[in-house]
Amino acid sequence: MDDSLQKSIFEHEKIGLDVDSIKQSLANCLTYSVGKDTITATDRDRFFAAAYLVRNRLIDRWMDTMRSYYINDVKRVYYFSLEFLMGRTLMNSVHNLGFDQQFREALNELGINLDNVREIEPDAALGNGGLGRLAACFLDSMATLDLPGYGYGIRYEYGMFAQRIEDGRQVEHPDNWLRYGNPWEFPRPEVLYQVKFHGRVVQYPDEKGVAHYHWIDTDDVMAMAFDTPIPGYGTHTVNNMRLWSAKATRDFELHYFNEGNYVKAVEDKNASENLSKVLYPDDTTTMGRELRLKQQYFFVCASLHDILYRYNKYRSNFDALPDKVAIQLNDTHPAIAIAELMRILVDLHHLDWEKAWDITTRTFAYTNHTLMPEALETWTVALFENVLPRHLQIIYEINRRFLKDVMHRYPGDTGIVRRMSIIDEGGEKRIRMAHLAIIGSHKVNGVAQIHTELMKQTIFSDFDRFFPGKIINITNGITPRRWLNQANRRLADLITSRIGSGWVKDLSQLKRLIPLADDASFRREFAAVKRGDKERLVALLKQKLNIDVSADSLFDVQIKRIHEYKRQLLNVLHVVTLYNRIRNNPDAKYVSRTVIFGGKAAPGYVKAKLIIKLINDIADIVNNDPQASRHLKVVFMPNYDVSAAEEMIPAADLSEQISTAGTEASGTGNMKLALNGALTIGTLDGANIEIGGEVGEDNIFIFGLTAAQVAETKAKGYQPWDFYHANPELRAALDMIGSGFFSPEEPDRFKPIVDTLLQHGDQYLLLADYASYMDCQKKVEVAYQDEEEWVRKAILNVANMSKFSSDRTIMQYASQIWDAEPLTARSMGAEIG
Ligand code: 26V
Repeated sequence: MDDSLQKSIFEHEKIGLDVDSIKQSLANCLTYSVGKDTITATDRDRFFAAAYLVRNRLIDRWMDTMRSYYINDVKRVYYFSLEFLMGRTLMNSVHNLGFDQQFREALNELGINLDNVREIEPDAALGNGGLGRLAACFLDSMATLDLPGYGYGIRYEYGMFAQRIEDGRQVEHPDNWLRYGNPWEFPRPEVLYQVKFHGRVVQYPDEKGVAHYHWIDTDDVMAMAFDTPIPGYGTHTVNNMRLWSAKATRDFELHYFNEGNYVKAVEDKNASENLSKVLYPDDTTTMGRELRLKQQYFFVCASLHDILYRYNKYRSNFDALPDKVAIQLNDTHPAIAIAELMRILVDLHHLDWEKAWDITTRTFAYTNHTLMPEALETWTVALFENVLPRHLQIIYEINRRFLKDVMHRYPGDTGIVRRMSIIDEGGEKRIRMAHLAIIGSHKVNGVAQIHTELMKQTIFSDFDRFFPGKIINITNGITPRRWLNQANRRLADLITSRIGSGWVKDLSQLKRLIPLADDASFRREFAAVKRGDKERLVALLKQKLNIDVSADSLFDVQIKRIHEYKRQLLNVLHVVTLYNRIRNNPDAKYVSRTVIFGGKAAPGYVKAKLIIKLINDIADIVNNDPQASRHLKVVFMPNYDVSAAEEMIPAADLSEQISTAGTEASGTGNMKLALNGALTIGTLDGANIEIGGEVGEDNIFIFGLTAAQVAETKAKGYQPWDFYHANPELRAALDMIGSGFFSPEEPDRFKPIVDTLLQHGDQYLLLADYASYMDCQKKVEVAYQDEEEWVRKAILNVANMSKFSSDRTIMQYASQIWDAEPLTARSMGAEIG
């Protein structure tokens, strides 16, 4: 074949975004990448062919981007996270490349059902919940804003477990998401780093008498890179997410092979490759598991060496590291990176401590995502000493120097030294990772205003005084690409028909919808979109759960991890109260509701799992009660994940954001639901407060105690019984649950739940907020009956959500923490577009 012809076919294959090119390309990919013909191809084959065709259109942009970062020697931002909750990639890439319509048309013309193909793709569920999804939204925003942002994490072989409901209870199933292969990742077998564990530290002086440290006799594991392209929306930029997979070292194998112990060699190989096997599914308790600590160090060590390798291509010393590298620690999970960078600089490159420490603290920044004491990470000193002996020494040295400064500032104050120390000495000695992260970073941020204020006033108040200005707020956001443009095409199209498509990249343009709230024809169209979305969910519920619900009813949605502090139980108490009202007065008029729950419980969190069972048992009784079920339905949607969220959020009328004030750091589901036209019923907690500030108090339903009142109530000695005795409806609901009304075959089944509230102090103040919640739900019903007015409020919610774009969040990180600037990647090859 003549060269130019071959080139043009090749170019066409890479860039053609028109219908004919896509059709041709799909056929090519099916044949040459999947190895199937159209007769034998399955939906999965067609999915892989489609993924390859999309991927081909990312690769040049990706290489251009990496090349231009290199040529321009830009400052890079590295987002270190144990979790990236990406969801599906196919349609996200199609949207971000901007050929949605052509893609649909091409598949249509080939007689391929896009929905069937799209749904073959498993979610990449490498995260638990909000923290992991935030990381995914941030990657989308960094690419869209042309920021040189890299994700670094672990390529878990098993992501978040799949939840099935059997007999009303959660059963966990392994998420073998890589079973059929992952078309989005590129294995890099040559990008391999050695990671050490265990062993011991020897110290010896050099000729000048300066001590040097060697970490020897270690057990080693190799980290192998897998790269995934991250396309920005409507830009040439395609960034990179690099995830590490554990591989046995060859040494390891050889050692045993030489002794002729073949089986032992393979067994050990297995053990070290277990490191990246599974995501820890518990985001409540730290548990102090050795494997989890090893996962943390494994990925941190490989990532830092990789970053320094890139940095050193240009430079021979580390002076400019903070000018060229910013590392964001997503919670304390990767905070061991602070000690590891010190080890690299001091032990391996012989920088003096002060210099190394200056470089380190100017490189790192830390985001805190929770105030819940049980989720703040600590590790026993004993475990650290065994797994990372040299890092323990380094942490002690960091602490010694830090506490010297503290004592200097507060002479004689032993209390403050004890409180601020990295080592918690009350009981078995433990390392407080949050303290290490704060001391080793130049900025620490909270994720919503109230969260940051509470951080400063409570758990980190000593640090806020010691390091004024270090703790800042950057309120979370969500990417409007996935959460509106993709998840809700109908609404996205309606919005675009009125204000153009600029909002996808610049969410502030949604403000132009404000006047349309008063436009009756826009309201009609908006309501029709919501109706369509509800009908689609009705069909899904019928198909998946064989439940009949009416799209006329108010869709009342609470979707999030099951946690006591998130108070799914308060919602349950409302459901039981409604049920009782209907039973007591069957002929009255009711606003009919469908109360929908979704969420996973940590496998070891017994109470959260019991709450799931309670919801399902109540659903059984209510939905099968001929009288009640005309007005009230209860649904538990199994296996809530990113893809389920994309289906459920567009259909919601009411968004339940009812955590005890002061407990939910931010929440991001609250933003997704409001952006899709659901009204929020919520407490003054997390980002709800700021959502209220944007949409206005007439367009949100706020109830309950404030964070200050919660603290005050607890300080005065909270008495849940008082509320129980004072409120007959509350008492009835609790008595029914506790006495087995919903579990006649096992009357005591839910007694532990009622006991938590009445006997064990109701830590999250459900009873204190119950009456206020009931009143507020009443207001919701009144508002819902005025359809025009409800739609108006819904439109105003959408129109006023611009603050909650993760683009805004990322711009704040870039200017207030990273000092990073965008670089628009240019086409370097023959590529255009
Ligand atoms: C903690 C642990 C403990 C050890 C085992 C694994 C594990 C995994 C995750 C966590 C951290 C949980 C903190 C968290 O997810 N916070 C959520 O962060 C969201 C994003 O900032 C925020 O919107 C939610 O309010 C907050 O709960």
